Parts: sequence; C-alpha cells; structure tokens
Amino acid sequence: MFLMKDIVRDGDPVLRKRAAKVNFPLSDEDQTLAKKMMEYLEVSQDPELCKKYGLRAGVGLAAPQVGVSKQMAAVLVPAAEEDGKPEFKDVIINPVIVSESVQYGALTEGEGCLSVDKDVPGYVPRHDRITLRYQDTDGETHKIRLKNYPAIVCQHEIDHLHGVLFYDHINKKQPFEAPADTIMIS
Ligand code: SB8
Ligand code: NI
Repeated sequence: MFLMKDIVRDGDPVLRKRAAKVNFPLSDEDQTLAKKMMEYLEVSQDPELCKKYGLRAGVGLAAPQVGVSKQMAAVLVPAAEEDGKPEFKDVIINPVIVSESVQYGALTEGEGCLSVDKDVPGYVPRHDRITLRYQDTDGETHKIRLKNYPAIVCQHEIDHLHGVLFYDHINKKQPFEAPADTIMIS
C-alpha cells in the first residue's frame, strides 16, 4: 500500500513532465499500480485508517504523484449523503477532456494537493462541466459527463498527467479573483 513517504513532492521533475500513454492490456505492473492508487484513496477516506497510517485524505491520486510517469489516475469522490454510492469512482487511463463548458467553476475553499505540502490559498478556476473520455483498467472506453466537484477533481488529476499543478491556475496578484462568471462550488 502507498504511504505518505511514497508520494512525490513538488520540486521533483516527474510532477512537471507529460506522462506517457498506457498500453492495453495492462501489464501486471500497471494493474497493481491502479489497485494501489485506488486503495490509497479508500484507506485515506476512512478516518481511523487514515490516522493509523498517517495519511492525508485524498479524492484523487495520479501516477506521477507516486513517481510513475504514466497517464493513469485514481478518482474517488465520496457520496454527498452518507451510505450512498460514490459520486465518481474509477481509475481513469489515457483520459481526454473532449468538451468543456464555457462556464467556470471553482471550489470555495481553493484546492490542495498531496504533492504540495504548503497551503496555497486562492481560487482555482476550472471548467464547471466536462465530457471526459478515458479507459478503465479493463480497457473499456467510457465517455461521461461530469459537473461541479467531480469535474473539478478530474481536471486536477488530468493536470497532473500534463505536468500542471493547481497553483499554476491561481491569479498570483489577486488569488481570490476569478473570471467574472465563475460559479463557486462548495
Ligand atoms: C480538489 C482538491 C483536492 C484534489 C483535487 C481537487 C481539494 O483540495 C479540495 C478542496 C475542497 C474540498 C474538497 C477537495 O486532490 C487532492 C489529492 N491530489 O493531490 C490529487 O492529485
Ligand atoms: Ni494533486
């Protein structure tokens, strides 16, 4: 299982590289990687296990964050209500945003990243809605529409596959200034 010591931190060049496409069928190594990335998210979202293993809770984890420069990310956006099924849960491989809304959205609290130890305050404007194409670990292609929080998380993860970090999007002079028509997502 991945632990915090396995998470690559800002400053490591792997976080600034464009990740390579993944080939199918997945190698055993890639299959294990996908499993371990999702396992990290599951364990990190269980308050007791999170504490036990000294993790930081995460809703997404991209392969470059564990030092593997491949286009693969695990996403686990928990259900809004308790006991519901997750809002979005999958390992997204070779993801492409095929269309995006003109409408921007940003999380009210800003964003954080497992690879960035310091707090970087400010709005991270992203597309509020996206159409995402990706392959799952079985090689099945999915084309899905996402909005609000799950859309934001997937954009954060896809950024990792392109060498982009969340604070790159923050307005340096006015961190809490977002484009005029940005909806706030809490
Ligand atoms: C947003 C956030 C974390 C993400 C991806 C998108 C947040 O910081 C956040 C803010 C308010 C409410 C909920 C979440 O991923 C964090 C893990 N990570 O670094 C993945 O790449
Ligand atoms: Ni991140």
